[in-house]
Amino acid sequence: MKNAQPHTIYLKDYQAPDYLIDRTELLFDLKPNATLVTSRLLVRRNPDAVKDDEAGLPALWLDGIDLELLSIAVDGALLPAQRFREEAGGLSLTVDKPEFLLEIQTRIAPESNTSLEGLYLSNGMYCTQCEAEGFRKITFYPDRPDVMSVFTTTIVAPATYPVLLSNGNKVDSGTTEDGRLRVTWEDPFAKPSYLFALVAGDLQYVEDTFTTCSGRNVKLQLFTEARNIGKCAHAMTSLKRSMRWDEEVYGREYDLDIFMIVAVDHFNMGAMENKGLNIFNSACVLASPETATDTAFQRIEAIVAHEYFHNWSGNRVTCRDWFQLSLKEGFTVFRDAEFSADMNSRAVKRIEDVTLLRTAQFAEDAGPMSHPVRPDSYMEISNFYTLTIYEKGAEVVRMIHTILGAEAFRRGSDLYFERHDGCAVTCEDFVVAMEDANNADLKQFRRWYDQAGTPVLDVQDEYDAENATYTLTFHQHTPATPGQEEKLPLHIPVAVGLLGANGDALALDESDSKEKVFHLTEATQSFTLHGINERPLPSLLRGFSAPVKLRFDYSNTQLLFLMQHDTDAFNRWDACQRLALRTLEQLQTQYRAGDVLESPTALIDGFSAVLGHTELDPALVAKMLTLPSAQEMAEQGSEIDAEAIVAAREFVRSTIAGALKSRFLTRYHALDERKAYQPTAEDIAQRSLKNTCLAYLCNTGDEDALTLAQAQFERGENMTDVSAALAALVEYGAEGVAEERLASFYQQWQHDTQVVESWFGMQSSSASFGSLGRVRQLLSHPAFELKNPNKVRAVIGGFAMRNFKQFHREDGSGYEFLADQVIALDGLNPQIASRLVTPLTRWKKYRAREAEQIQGALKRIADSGELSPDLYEVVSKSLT
Ligand code: B3K
Ligand code: ZN
Repeated sequence: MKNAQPHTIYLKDYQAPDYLIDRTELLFDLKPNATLVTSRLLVRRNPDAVKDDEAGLPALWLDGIDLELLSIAVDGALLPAQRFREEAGGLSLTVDKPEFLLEIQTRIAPESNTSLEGLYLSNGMYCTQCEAEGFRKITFYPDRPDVMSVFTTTIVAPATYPVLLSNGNKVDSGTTEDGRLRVTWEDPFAKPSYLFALVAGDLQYVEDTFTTCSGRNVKLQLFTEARNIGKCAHAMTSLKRSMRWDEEVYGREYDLDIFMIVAVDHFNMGAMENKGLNIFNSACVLASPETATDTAFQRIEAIVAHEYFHNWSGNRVTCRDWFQLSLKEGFTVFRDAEFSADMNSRAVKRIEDVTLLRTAQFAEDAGPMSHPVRPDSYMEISNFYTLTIYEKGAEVVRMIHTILGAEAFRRGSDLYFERHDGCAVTCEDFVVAMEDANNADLKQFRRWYDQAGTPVLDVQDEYDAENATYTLTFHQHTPATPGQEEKLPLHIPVAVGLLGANGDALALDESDSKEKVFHLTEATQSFTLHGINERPLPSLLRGFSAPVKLRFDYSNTQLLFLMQHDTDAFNRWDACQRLALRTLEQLQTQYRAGDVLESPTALIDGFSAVLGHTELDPALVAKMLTLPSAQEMAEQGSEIDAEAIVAAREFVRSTIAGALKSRFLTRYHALDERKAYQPTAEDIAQRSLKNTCLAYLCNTGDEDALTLAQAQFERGENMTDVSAALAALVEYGAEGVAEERLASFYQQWQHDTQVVESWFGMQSSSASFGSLGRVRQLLSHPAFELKNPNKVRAVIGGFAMRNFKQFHREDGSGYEFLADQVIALDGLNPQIASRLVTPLTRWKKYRAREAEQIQGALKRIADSGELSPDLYEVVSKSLT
């Protein structure tokens, strides 16, 4: 396997920067193939650097990639050639002055930048993405987050780019002698280069204002291409709600006079929190009832909030180095999750987050890329924007919140923001602020930051009727992960409630509390509750109080009881999931043994009861009726048998659909109200259950059910209902019908990029429709572009990550297909290639035949030529 410079970076090697940049002035003269970037940097020796100045001042290192160096001057004089050296990845200068003005001119070619990192073009619009290390593709600079500078940016562009944006406030604008436009922006807040942004294009905007808690008026602007201007309202509402929430819940006020969001079609991830100028993937910001589903509406609300919240957790207080990434990401995900929970159904939000964690983060934790929330080494930082950093990181912050309590947590966050405002700090600083503000001890808790892997928690109980005591014994154990053989016991907060025989919550102590948090700190630990007058049924790990795999030997009857009576909505759902997973596992065993598959009677009883529960939140009911995905089933067992997973799941779904058909139909009709679309929590809940029922009904294959879907599709009331109906027709309808509906849908929506993206995804992820042949056809569809990550994620990602059945075809053709796509993409966009290879990385968990096929596909990628550092790291770690 070849790579230009496979190089591992270690946290233990961290050193403060030798030089600081007090001011950064940038001038961009924009041209697609020859953009001139002139920088003027006020450089100063860092007083806190590790000093060895006797032998003269150290060289100044500036990162730089794919830059054409035109000139360097120090204090106004050109720097002689012997004073600087261009090396792989940057530039080394010997200036021998502790303070100086450095001027550098470089040339870059945004048009040929397909990595979508640095400055690039999307649909003719210039935009940037600098996190983590994209700024070095713009100009030579100490591109590390602990170098914070005040930026002034001047943009010069032809009049065909009337909108010229950068961070901060607009301080000047005019026209150059040759008629081009010139705008200058100044950002008064010192920031690292990763938060720099520039946008230039022919854009329209919608505008609003927000009055902050101290009475300042902030201008809010959302920029997009003219055709999308009608799709901005929801993001704007979400932004204002986020701003208010952050004031109320965290006491955080916005700091600039303007906050801008720009939508771009070509973007490697969801969005980016650049100071005062957030750049968003169009799919994560643009929505209208006709074009976007409820899921998209909620995703937009969450991402707008997430990026906005970064203004404090990330921008005002930033990361010292990239090993600390979870400092801003874990905390901000926790903040946005709480915001979404406050805006919508708290239980459903938690269920969604935990599902993601169990399906994908647990898999990551058990795979070759497993790493702690604070990694100790990496080759390519882009590979570490992971579910572990984000989602497990958020769980770690949530546990601090649970351990300290809401008020104490707020005291901790206040101290953290106050103490570190304007600084680049570490995860340790965050924990220390939480401790200092509350006189708390989180010493053992810190292990969550260092230890990779998902802890397993085995629980036993014992009831002593004579003494009326109930004892829970916990045993914790974290499996070994690459490079970490030994694991120490963690501090695990376990929220527990007890149910009596009549379903009531039992009092756990004299103060009559119905829920308690046990603090596990040892490998094995028992807790005894007194005054328990009947044998209780425990409701464990309520609200998923820690990111662990909990094992307790519940009987089916006990799970059905919890589904009916638990006052913790999350655990009600979890009981249902446990029952479903257990049933599915038994069926896989029967399938492998060639036995007749047994009807899942307990699950049918449970679902039937849930369906009849009309006072339960319909969104929660919809979640309870949703079977674990094939991916989640794969994560559960010790060895993955793809065929058995698919067979068991299809059998359970169709058996339930058949057995409960009339109940699904009754609820469908009861929920199918005609009313104007609103993305409110209540209406979203109603639609989600209605469409869950519709999918089960269509799963029976009955004509009348498909007619119902057809009618819902034709009514075209909102995209949620239309796309749910279409998806059901595609999955369960006759092939001809599916093709026809897909074609008419495309006909109607071909002008709308976001709808076309979901149209692609619906096909490639369909178990019955998305065959490899069809997916190949989609790749040659005129609307497909390999250079557009959303389309790649929809078609190739939809197939490899969400179409378990077709991807794992016996002949291994799915794996070979993915390998081909990854190889092709690596030359264009390494970040996307390295993400897309994920389904191949867990090959060791599959049965021998699949394992060999997947490993073969990986080896083919490894031998395909020189890989990007991104792909090299993932492939090489997966093959060892
Ligand atoms: N901070 C960015 C992620 C940048 C990813 C760079 N490869 C978005 C976010 O988490 O808010
Ligand atoms: Zn983030």
